Amino acid sequence: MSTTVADRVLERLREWGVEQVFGYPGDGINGLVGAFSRADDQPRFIQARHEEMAAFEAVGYAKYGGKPGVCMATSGPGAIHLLNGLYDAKLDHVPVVAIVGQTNRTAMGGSYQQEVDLLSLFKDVAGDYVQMVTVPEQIPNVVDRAMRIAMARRAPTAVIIPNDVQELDYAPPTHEFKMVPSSLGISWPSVAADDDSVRAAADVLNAGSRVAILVGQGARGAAVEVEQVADLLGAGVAKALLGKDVLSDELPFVTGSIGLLGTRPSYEMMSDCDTLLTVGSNFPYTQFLPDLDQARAVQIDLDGTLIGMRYPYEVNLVGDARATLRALLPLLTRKEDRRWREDLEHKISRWWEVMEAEALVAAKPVNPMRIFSEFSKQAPGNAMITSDSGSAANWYARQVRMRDDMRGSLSGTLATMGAAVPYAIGAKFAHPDRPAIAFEGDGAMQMNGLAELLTIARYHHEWSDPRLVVAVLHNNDLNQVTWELRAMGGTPSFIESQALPDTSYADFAASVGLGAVTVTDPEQLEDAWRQALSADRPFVLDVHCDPDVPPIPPHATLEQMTDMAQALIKGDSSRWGVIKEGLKTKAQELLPHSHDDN
Ligand SMILES: Cc1ncc(C[n+]2csc(CCOP(=O)(O)OP(=O)(O)O)c2C)c(N)n1
Ligand SMILES: [Mg+2]
Repeated sequence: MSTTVADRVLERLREWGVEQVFGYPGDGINGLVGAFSRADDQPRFIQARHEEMAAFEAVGYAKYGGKPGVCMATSGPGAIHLLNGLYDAKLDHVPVVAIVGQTNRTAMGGSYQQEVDLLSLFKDVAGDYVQMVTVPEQIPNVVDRAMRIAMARRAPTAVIIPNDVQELDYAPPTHEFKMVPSSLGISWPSVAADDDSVRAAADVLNAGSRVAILVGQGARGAAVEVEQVADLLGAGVAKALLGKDVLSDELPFVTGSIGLLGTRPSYEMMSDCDTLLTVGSNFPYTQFLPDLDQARAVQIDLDGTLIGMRYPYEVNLVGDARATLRALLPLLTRKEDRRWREDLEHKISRWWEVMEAEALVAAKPVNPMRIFSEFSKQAPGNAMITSDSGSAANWYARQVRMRDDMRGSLSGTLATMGAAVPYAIGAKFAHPDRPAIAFEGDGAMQMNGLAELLTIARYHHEWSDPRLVVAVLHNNDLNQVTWELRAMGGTPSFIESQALPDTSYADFAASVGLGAVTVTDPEQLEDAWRQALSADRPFVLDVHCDPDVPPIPPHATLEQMTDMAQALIKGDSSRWGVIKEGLKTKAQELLPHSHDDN
């Protein structure tokens, strides 16, 4: 039997080491689907419930697996459905390759059924590389470039293959004019910044006396070096949300997350420092960095197109985090005055005590923070954790303590709803031997998480470690936005836009063969987590939690908290007792810290 273009595309993906393609079929990719069946499903076609989920699964696979994710969809509606997941990849700098069908070449330009101008559709999201294949000889080059550019630019790329082209006999490029042969693979350099600039950076860092370090996902793989630099400089380290798993929260000088979802020690460190070192982070919220004239600053980033913004950095070092920090280390002088560092460590240990106290504040029925604090105590050291973009992201950022080999990520920059469950699925395909945990709001479950439980039910038998826990924050509300409305001008909850229809997430999970428990009392949580984390199958924790526990940002004053509370009780004054207790606990953080009070 002859080899078709589609056969060759799949063969090339195999040669690139692609093991799974997350997708959904349709007649625009019938040629490719036929090739999967001829190739004994190698790579595996993993069927999602929706193309957006397939794209998120590819993003999750890439984020947790460190290799490019591949997703596939049909022409027209299938391709359109991929978009949100591909934008998630673009904004968080994740390599994902999308392969989509198109109508036959004979129909193009004829306003044909399902004919959408896909080059234009993908031009923004896959602007680094989007290409249509119209003759067999373009393969393998177009596939190779899509893979390589996705990795090199850490971006989504797209390959469009009309259905009739998929079915043509394959002919390789020849040694002729206007043919483009191609090759496989890529090996990466270790990019260290140039010596003079490293010395200039060391001068800035040596001159400071209160150094703050901010790390992002670009510092992954440089944890040892960051720790050594922080030790020499007597610095604290804050972590942008996408870099939450770069350093363990058990290190006494790690202030935790930063920003609206951040911690108070991170906020205070940035407010009080005189020097800033940013490593591998594109953290967007300048208001959480030092004042513009407050600190001398150095940035290290691999990407010269992203460096130097957000803060008036004095030295912008383009280089790999690890290599550059290694070059920097011998030039740094150990700060003998450790008071800044000791003060930070004191604030950090106190912060964790406050977090624990906040999680234990009584609520109706369960305080959502406690879902996370209980998890954090039992979390397996190799857990792959993700959170959706509702209120869960606050508690994930503040309550989950990263340690050992834990990995964590979420839709950091697009902050889309609905990514957590498919991220966890993608993570499981990347590491079937590790447990995955997704924290997800009930709104996001209704948006798509429920449907995607079916995908989990279908594939979990293949995972050597069957654990995938979905913890649902069941509050019958689009709570994060409800709180944004309250914080912004004190708008009480608008039921029409905010309230959700009630349903049982546990019942649904059980009905598709997954483990499930409904939690309505905080005292159940410890056992519920134990059960979920030792189950022989994926598990849904359906936790009825209180929508009136405010996700207060770290810089909120007592007055602002009171304003939020006032907006809340406009709706239901019977909640005042709970709110007051929560605020009192929160207020402990605002009291002046001193070395003598521990
Ligand atoms: C696709 C998408 N639509 C809307 C939003 C705006 N948004 C952010 S959080 C949120 C509420 C999420 O509600 P839920 O999933 O129930 O979580 P909760 O905040 O209640 O815990 C909304 C509507 C978004 N981020 N993404
Ligand atoms: Mg909700």
